[in-house]
Amino acid sequence: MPHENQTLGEFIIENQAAFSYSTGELSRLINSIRLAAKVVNHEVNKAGLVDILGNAGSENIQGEDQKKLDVFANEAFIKALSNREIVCGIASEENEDFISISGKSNTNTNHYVLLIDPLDGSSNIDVNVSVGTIFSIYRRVTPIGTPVTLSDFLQPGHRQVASGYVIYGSSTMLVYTTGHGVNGFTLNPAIGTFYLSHPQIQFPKNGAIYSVNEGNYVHFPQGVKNYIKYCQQEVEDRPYTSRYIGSLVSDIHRNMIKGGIYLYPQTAVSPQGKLRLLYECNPMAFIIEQAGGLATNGQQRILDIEPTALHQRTPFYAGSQKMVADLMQFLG
Ligand code: P6P
Repeated sequence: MPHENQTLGEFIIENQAAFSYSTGELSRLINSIRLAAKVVNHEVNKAGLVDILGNAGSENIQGEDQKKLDVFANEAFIKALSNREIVCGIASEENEDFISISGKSNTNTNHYVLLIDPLDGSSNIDVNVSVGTIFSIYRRVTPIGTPVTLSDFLQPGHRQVASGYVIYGSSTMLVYTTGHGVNGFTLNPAIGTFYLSHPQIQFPKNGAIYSVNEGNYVHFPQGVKNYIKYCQQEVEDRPYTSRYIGSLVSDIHRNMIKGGIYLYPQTAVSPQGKLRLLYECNPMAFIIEQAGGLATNGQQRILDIEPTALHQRTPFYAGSQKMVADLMQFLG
């Protein structure tokens, strides 16, 4: 059982037996993510002080200007996970193709693949708004010891063995699940240790916050427009409060603590929405469902979507059970 001031390291060891296939590999994986999170946190926290802001002069595969911290974070996580042969493959928002990790013996006997958005919300970096890392972990489906293939990454979200995020905000937190609930750990920067601060996080069944970029309102499906107007009606349990940071990790984290719903609908311009299925929506959906919330693309459970491409997008509606159920009424 979690106890006061338990460290992340202690928690991982205590709960290793609960991990399916507890060979210790998943524990080592989470530990490597912990290390990389501290390295990235150090750079994010001093970003305003050194010339690490601004574009790295390159573009990522999304065609977005690549911020130096994006590049740094991507390299930090890939390095932490490649050096120790902890996974056999990595797919990142910053890389067009997945990376096969063959290891020294040129045959990697590890069971897990990792998908990651190393620094989500990076457009907020220059204005000192919180950003995050999102990660998703699967067991490979191809034979151990052979190079990974795309099929190892294109798995539906319900097959994740773990997922989580790091939020670099007023404090730095690592929040993750291995399918046994959601636990949040806060970093004590003075000693570089994560402490269990939010055991067994529960998504409030209802809430009063809706999070959407209303600048896109005119492009939304009619059902979404009708739901937003419903949220703004002046009746006893409404209007709700609108809160939108523009950083997925921050918006979801706040709503998971306070109750709320996050919407990123499809539009005529972006018929599949903006958010990425494999390394944004699936890992967040696993966390949200484990905490008692819901996550859908408007027609089906996010975790049931059968992926067809590494960087595919999906509409994303997620949060408190009652609010998502209300929305689904409007989406018909
Ligand atoms: P918009 C950040 O770029 C991101 O991927 C998510 O973190 C965030 O929720 C969303 O895009 C914001 O998008 O179009 O509202 O700026």
